[in-house]
Amino acid sequence: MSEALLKVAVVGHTNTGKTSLMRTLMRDVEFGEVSDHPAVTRAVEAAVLSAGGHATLRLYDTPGLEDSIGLLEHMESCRGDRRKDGHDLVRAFLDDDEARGRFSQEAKALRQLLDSDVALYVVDARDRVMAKHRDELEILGWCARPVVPVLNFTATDAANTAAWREHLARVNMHAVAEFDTVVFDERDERRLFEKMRTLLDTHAAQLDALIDDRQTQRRALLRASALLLADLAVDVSAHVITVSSAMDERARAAMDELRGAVRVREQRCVDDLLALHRFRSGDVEAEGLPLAEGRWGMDLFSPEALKSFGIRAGSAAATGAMVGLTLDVMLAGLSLGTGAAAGAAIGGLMAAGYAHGRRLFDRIRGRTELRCNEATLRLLVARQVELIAALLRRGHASLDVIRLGAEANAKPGEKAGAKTDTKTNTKTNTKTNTTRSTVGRTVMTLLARARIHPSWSSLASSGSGAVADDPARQELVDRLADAFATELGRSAGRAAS
Ligand SMILES: Nc1nc2c(ncn2[C@@H]2O[C@H](COP(=O)(O)OP(=O)(O)O)[C@@H](O)[C@H]2O)c(=O)[nH]1
Ligand SMILES: [Mg+2]
Repeated sequence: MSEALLKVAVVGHTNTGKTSLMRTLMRDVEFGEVSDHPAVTRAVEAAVLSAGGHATLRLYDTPGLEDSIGLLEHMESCRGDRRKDGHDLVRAFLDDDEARGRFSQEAKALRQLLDSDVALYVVDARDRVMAKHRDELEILGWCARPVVPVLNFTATDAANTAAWREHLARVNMHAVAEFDTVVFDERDERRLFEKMRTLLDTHAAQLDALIDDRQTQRRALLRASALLLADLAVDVSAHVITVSSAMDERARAAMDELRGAVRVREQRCVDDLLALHRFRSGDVEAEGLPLAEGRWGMDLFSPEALKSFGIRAGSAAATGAMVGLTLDVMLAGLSLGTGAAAGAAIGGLMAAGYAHGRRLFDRIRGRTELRCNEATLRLLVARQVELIAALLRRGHASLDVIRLGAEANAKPGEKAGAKTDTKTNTKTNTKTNTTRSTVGRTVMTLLARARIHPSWSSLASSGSGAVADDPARQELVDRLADAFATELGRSAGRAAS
């Protein structure tokens, strides 16, 4: 096997998504410049993919092949009497200053290809196969390098995937990859590397390492996402504010405080997830994600928000009052006798160091606990599960808006589809639809445990700050993360089918 870095030239007609492919493979939303305008990429730009910390593959983004028809004509005219073959013609072209000036974009791309081990030929699969494509493929063939056609935009309804495959087979290209740079599918990415490997025996080891590494990274990403969500869920579930009466001003202020704390905590989770998945909150916001002023556009506590997730908020929502909060009031429903007896018993428990003695004591004395109610908790979790699922299906080339919630399910992909509209009059209908997640009983049962441990919440202002160190809390977080990971795995399966 060869130990050298595998050099890959990303080539294709302008605007087919070459730079987008780089971004998605690199998991780098900032690589190069992606635009609907032609010829934005004017110089070759390189980036390295690593596996296990070792640089494995170097990708070169190249300027678009804009005038392959003209270039092919030019090269044919240089054939002369002597029977030069295609490769000679390409070399002659690259040695010819004048011709290079005329076809400067093409010259840069072809020079890079000759200096690479393999080409990824990016195709906008919504295009019909046209003369320019035929000529591009002819010229690429002359470069005498293996070529893997990469069909982009395959997640759109307008993709002519079958027609492209048929044409590519006619020109003897059978190792064809389908890879939508915006709607990410890890299996498509794997297949892309496998197709390259079939043509590159010499670099099989590097490609295998890369395939393995990506799978490992993916698992780690899923696990880390599930842990972030589990931590959020425990924090919110455990958080409680105790007030002396349910009805006075202070109670209302405490509820506002609770709402505020939960919102801020949810936003922290969103920010952490975006960073973990290498999407910048700044980027997405600028593109119109519903993260207005750094938080989700939908009000977590509004009855509409709860309803949109199919969660019944109960009577509190019906009256429109105190939605999202349970007034867990322990009224003097206890008879005096039992109250006194309970008080004595609790006193004993407290003396014995029983952790919840204080809270039970407060209840007996008519104090009130304010906390996020179950419906809100469900919504909070459901939204984050959907967000993670959407991030896992999002290519780093995506300029789309991730919309979560009821109406959002209808039409994602509108923005990046603008190009589609003008080109083919077909609306892009990408596969990014978020799948409605259900918060299973396992999760809610586990979370119920957190409810009796206010000290497990980092939201408590008087918190020691060492919440995460509690082994019992950590165990709960781990088990919740397992449950979320299972749910996410299921939702990935649903999205694929
Ligand atoms: N919906 C969608 N848009 C894409 C996809 N790939 C690229 N684009 C968009 O197509 C345009 C051209 O992409 P770009 O990567 O700059 O193409 P390049 O000229 O080949 O580098 C940009 O507006 C991209 O956002 C895709 O798979 N789906
Ligand atoms: Mg480009």
